[in-house]
Amino acid sequence: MYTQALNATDSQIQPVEDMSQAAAFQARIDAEERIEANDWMPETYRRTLARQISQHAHSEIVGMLPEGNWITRAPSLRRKAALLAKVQDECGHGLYLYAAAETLGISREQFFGQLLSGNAKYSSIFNYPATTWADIGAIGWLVDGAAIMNQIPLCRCSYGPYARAMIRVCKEESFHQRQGFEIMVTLSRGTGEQKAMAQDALNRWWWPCLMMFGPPDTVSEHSDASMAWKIKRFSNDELRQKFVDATVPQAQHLGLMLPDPDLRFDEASGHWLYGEIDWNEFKQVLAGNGPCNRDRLAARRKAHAEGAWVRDAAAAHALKQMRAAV
Ligand code: BYC
Repeated sequence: MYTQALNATDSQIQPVEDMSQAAAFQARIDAEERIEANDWMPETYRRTLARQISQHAHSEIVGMLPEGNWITRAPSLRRKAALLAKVQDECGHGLYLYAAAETLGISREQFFGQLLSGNAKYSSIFNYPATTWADIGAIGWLVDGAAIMNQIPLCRCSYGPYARAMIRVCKEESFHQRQGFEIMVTLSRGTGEQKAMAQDALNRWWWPCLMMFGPPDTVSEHSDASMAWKIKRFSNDELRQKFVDATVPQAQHLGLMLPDPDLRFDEASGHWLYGEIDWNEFKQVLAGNGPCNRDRLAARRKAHAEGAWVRDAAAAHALKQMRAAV
């Protein structure tokens, strides 16, 4: 179902930006019609989607690393089973998303090549370390919470294969968020040491989570086009604000302090106003200089190399079956 556009030749997907085709395409978007893999689309729309969906898929795959690191150290069998299920879900999300991105005419091998060569982006958040068990709670609560805020609108994305993939992803993310919040509830109601561990994790994850939503609207280079095409339904700053507004009461419920001295409720706008985000840190992480960028890529490269025999065996099996069928 997901691979129809792979049969398009290069000449078919060249930018044939025929004005009337482009106008008809935008009219379909404005009428909330879904664009499907074999429909005509502007080359810039196709490229924007391939970029965003593949980065999203890479994020899910790299996102397994900080939490996978804690599976063997989870404090109980129940916690271990839940974390294992969550990490497996992230892998599944990566696969749905790679499949959706493949409908845009780029192969899985090309996407993997871009990730492993360091040329593709994945979410900045996964370049931070998970140093204590409380980080698993904070990741589920905040990272998955931010992901849900960003991804629910993607279920209404104009591109059908992406929108459909996101429906299941969002259902699973909401389980992940509750799993993390429940860990935070347990720790924040536990001993003084456990509560301090929860607070420390919140201190370290809060600001990087706000960065997940991307650069401010004033400098977001892709937002205008993506909003016009209804790939994005809300701007980076709008989603960031929604996340802050939703999360402040949750932190209050936990009895934890958000690490922002400037955070205050603004009666006039009805929003929680937050302090300055360190965009220099964000740029450094995107440039490959975050705390874990090198480790993350090294882990993915090692896993890819060690999985070569599985890919070879699967390809040999598929060839055998194809030969048997003719
Ligand atoms: N990290 O013009 P902009 C998850 C890049 S959750 C790295 O605003 P756009 C998970 C951006 O790609 C995380 N790069 O871009 C959760 C662009 O660079 P390029 C994944 C970032 O696309 C829990 C440049 O900055 N979610 O997977 O309009 C457990 C300019 O930005 C980031 C998604 O990917 C960042 N935080 O908006 C496991 C959601 N922010 O491409 C897994 C889908 C920006 O020109 N993606 N950049 O080289 C989106 O919604 C949008 O792509 C973004 C950025 C809001 C992220």
